[in-house]
Amino acid sequence: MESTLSARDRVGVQDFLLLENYTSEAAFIENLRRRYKENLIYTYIGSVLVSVNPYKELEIYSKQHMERYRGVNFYEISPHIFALADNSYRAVRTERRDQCILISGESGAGKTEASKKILQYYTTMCPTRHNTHYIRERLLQSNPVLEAFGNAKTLRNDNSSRFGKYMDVQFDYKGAPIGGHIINYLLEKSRVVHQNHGERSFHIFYQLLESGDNSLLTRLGLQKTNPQHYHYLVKVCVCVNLKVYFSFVCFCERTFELLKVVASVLHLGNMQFGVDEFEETHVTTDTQLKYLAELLGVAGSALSEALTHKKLVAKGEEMISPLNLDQVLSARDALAKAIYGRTFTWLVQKINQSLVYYTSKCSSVIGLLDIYGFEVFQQNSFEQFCINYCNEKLQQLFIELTLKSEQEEYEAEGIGWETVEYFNNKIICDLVEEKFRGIIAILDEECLRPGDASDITFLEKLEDTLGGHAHFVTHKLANGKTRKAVGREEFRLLHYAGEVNYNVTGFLDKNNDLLYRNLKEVMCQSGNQIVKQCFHPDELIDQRRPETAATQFKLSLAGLMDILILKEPSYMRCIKPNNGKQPGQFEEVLIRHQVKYLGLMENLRVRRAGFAYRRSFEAFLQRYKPLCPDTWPNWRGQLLDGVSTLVKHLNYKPEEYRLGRTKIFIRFPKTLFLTEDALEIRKKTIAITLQKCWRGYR
Ligand code: AD9
Ligand code: MG
Repeated sequence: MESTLSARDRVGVQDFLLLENYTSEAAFIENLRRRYKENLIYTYIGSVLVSVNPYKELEIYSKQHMERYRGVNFYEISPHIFALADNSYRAVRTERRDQCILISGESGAGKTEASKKILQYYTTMCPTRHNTHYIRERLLQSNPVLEAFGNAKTLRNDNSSRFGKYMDVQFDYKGAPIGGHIINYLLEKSRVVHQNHGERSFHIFYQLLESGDNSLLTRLGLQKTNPQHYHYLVKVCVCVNLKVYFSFVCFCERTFELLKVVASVLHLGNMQFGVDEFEETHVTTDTQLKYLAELLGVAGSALSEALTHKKLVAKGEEMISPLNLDQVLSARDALAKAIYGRTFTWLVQKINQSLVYYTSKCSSVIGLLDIYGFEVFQQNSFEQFCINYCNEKLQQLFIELTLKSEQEEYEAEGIGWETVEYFNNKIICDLVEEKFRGIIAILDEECLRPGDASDITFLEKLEDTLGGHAHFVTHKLANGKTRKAVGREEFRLLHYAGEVNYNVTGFLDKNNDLLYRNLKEVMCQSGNQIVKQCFHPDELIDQRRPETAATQFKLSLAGLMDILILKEPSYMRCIKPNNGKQPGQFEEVLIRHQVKYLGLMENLRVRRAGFAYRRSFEAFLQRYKPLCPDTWPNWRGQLLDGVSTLVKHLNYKPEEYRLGRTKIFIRFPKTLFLTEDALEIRKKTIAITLQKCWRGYR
């Protein structure tokens, strides 16, 4: 434990619960800074692990390091991601309780790297079951495959995950990893057709063009040229040095089919259209069309017809009408997004199939959640709305699980419930998801309404329905409720972590996520086995409207909550220290912002409201027994009596601690510090005495 006086000044405290001035944000950040300077990137808030991205390779992830953390309690050793991993594993191993590790933080903070390190810990340190070596390999390999298809270079992160991911690692009764299962959330499909300046599309496109050999590229109708040849990749920027992973053949026997789909998206982007004298739009790039039709295994004529016309079915009758150029371009983009998005989901399913061993042998699981953190940009749109809603739900879960477990622990230990004040964000979750009156319900209603529905009518309807809600503000409703201005096309939500303005432009389109029926029909007939599986004819028979994007997301989040609520959670909060991806730079304003949006001060306050520290009698006695002649070198009686003897000898005042059934609860950090300091001095005396004895012996 790094808490002797001098060390504490230099490297800070390894658990924020031990901060004297725990309500001070400045003290919190100063502690982070001291530790970061010493390359100590991990710090606890009780059992929550906080990390600051070092942006450099630290020598702390080797197998030797893993071994150091095996079976060791949190406070006995410096904070580490392996401690978190091991702690969950021990609960699975010894008590068969399902666990989950929830990792959050903003883009580039280190969530995905953390989840990979946890997975590495399990695949390296856990025993192996006979015949399951291949499962370990696949668990590890699933990452690069998903990253190729789901990650992209953004301004914030060269390897940014553009989807949320929940992964179960399944263990058998002996604690060997024997399988896994992944659920993906809300892939940012729009990136396929549009990227902001300085960003890129998904890695796979570049990997294919850069590393595919000539014969492969020829078969796909692609050229090994500058990616800028492809319209969808045109806003290319510096290359990132990512390894090429085509070794995922083992995941699917259909690698070539998969690459055909990837290539087809590039060809779609290069399709061009012209308008003839009758104002009808038609394809002008016949070669592209030919490649595209071949790759997708569809008739070129059917595809070109479907791209330029829309088919509506009303009361059993089909109506076909031509599309204008703008409509054609957006139909083309919609198709590219649909093909890519569905293929991504297909890929996740394939990976899942490859991770199945014997489900019946699964005794318990550890779930890893690597999901987008709170996002607040200059301009916030539908995507940020969904992402921030997701964070509200996770906060809600945190409140339920943490406070519940805090309460349960006090009860189990028989020391009476201490009331903890906190903000319950259920009111904001309801504001977004409530039936009929929630923002998503109102958005869906506008999406369904024929006639003049638009983003602006959606905003007006929000104002009519939600005016007066304590967490909802618009330009009209502002009334001095908030400090910053709200634009005319914006609404503001007062999230648990702070205020965010959302611009409604594009909300209806993004929520509708419309793909014309005739394009679906053509895709259903595809000769490409993957596309065929992604577009099922049942979709055409089903007359019901498909769920909107927001409703789908809401349902998948509800599913996620159902999964998580049954598990025992551990939390990891990742912080990005600077925007330049630079090591050693600790930008205070940026960090303060994240401490706020991650709810860390609230977290600390809630954890400190009761007792700052708790330890099992056994661990407490084991650590501090040298401090009392009656307990040193060994206490032979009941643990409770040993602890009582020890704290009496240490002069603990009654208000400083409480003895439960199995644990001692210490109210103030200072008590623990003084004990730690005394221990440090005592250890030195013991060492000197031993040295003297040793010399005498020689
Ligand atoms: V995003 O929301 O997917 O855009 P993440 O996942 O939070 O984001 P990621 O894990 O991808 O961020 O980390 C960003 C980069 O920071 C990595 O590519 C590494 O270069 C760097 N990083 C993150 N964690 C560590 C670490 N523990 N040690 C060294 C790290 N470098
Ligand atoms: Mg990531």
